[in-house]
Amino acid sequence: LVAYWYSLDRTVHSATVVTLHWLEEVAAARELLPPAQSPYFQPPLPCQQLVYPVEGYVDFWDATHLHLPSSPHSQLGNGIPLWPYIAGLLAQPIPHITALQRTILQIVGDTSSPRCLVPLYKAVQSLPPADQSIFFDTVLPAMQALALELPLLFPASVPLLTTGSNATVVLTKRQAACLLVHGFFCTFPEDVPDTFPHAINFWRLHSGRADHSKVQKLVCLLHYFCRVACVADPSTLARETVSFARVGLDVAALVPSAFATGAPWAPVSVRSTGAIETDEGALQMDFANKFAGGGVLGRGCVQEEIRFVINPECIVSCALTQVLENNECFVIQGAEQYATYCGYGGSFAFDADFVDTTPVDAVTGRRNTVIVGIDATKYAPHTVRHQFRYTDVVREIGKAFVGFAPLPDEAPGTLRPVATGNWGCGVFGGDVELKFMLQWIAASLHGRRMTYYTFGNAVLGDALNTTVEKVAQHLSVQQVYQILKAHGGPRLFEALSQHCPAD
Ligand code: AR6
Repeated sequence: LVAYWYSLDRTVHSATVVTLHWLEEVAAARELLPPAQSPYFQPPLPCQQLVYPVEGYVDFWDATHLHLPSSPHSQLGNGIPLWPYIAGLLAQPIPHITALQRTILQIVGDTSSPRCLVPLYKAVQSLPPADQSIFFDTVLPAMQALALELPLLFPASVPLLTTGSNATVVLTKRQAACLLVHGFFCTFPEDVPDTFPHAINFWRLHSGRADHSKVQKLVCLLHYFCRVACVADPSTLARETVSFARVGLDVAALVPSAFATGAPWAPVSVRSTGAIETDEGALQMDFANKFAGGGVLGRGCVQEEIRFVINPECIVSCALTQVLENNECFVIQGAEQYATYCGYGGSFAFDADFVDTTPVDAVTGRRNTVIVGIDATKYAPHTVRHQFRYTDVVREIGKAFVGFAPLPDEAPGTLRPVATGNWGCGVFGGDVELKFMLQWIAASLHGRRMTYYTFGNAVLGDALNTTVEKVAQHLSVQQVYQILKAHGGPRLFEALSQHCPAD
């Protein structure tokens, strides 16, 4: 059963499973056998034989490696590997939306009507008619072909970024796209431990309520697939890379010693226009969830989720990154932006195609885009005062400290500025004045310039500028930290100005 026929046309990378008898048995076992006339059971294409799994494949089916659908351990049950079944489905033409919905349902083993995948339906229908034709005629077949390349693109299991690992995984953009296409078709095994985000299957996006923002997130992702499928020079996808790292520091020791150096205030530039993602060359903060990506593949649609759908390669980090500890962050380098957006939250929408001109490093193949995920503490209305407690302040400074720490490619004196903003102050209910000061302290401890985006709030911009000017003139980093410890409540800027001489 583990051997199957596989046609491999090296120019178009198309593959077809021909073990139809086997496939019928498997489908019957799942009670999903389509009617005899179904387009899913077409005559096989001419093919060459290939043994599954591919020769030399190194499979680690354990808690420290990503479980790929192409692994022989990914099974239907009773020792029957799942991959030939998935490959069989993906090798068949998917000429229209109903066929696409049905294919996904068959892959996940769901016997619901195709109509249950309403958000997916709406996302596809929202494309202009000409683009719908291009999607089914060109893009989807290219996605299927890329999906079928999985065993070839991943000759070994991908290691996970587990707690405390301080590790980096580098993938080509083609590998990243392959994983995302599998997410789209929902082929990943769902046996993900609780300490990881869900498998990167798009199931929760495709199904359930068709919220406007959910549909628009899918539109962004369809746009990404169109771009990848129609890329002028496909070799760029094999050449360019994206890296996914997990960074942990001993903040309990490092933060006090950084304070002891008497570091001066880092320069701050406050911007009431623009957004973090527009700050090319900066260390761009992702206001993250402790599970990388937060609700990107569900209903979330704020800063992190939006960043992940306009730079979809970030979504791979959801599959790789174990839940963050207080002293850890994740760093994604090289993710490309493919789309612009308008609106935010419930009004979020795909806006237009975006051509990312950020330079690509000739040696690493990585675009100079650095996205750093730091998760703030979440406060509910009844716990919001807790953020002013000393322990909470220490936790948040430690988190910003690890997020703003020098990266391996940054020599002393060449630190990128950090582009940040109202971290932890939206969904997570934090206090803007407090979070601003904590981030400014962390940036200063590293000697990193800070650009602060107020997200269009000019009043906040004025307040920040006034405070920055006063504090930088009259108080040291160490003094502000002491004031913070004693303060313990809101209206921090007012308290700080009381420590500064009147103008
Ligand atoms: N550039 C600059 N500022 C921004 C941008 C942007 N592109 N987008 C939003 N803001 P939020 P949190 C501002 O709520 O509170 C996600 O689900 C804007 O003022 O995303 O740390 C994660 O997965 C906004 O109110 O961050 C977590 O689960 C503020 O930044 C959770 O949200 C905070 O954005 C994190 O919540």
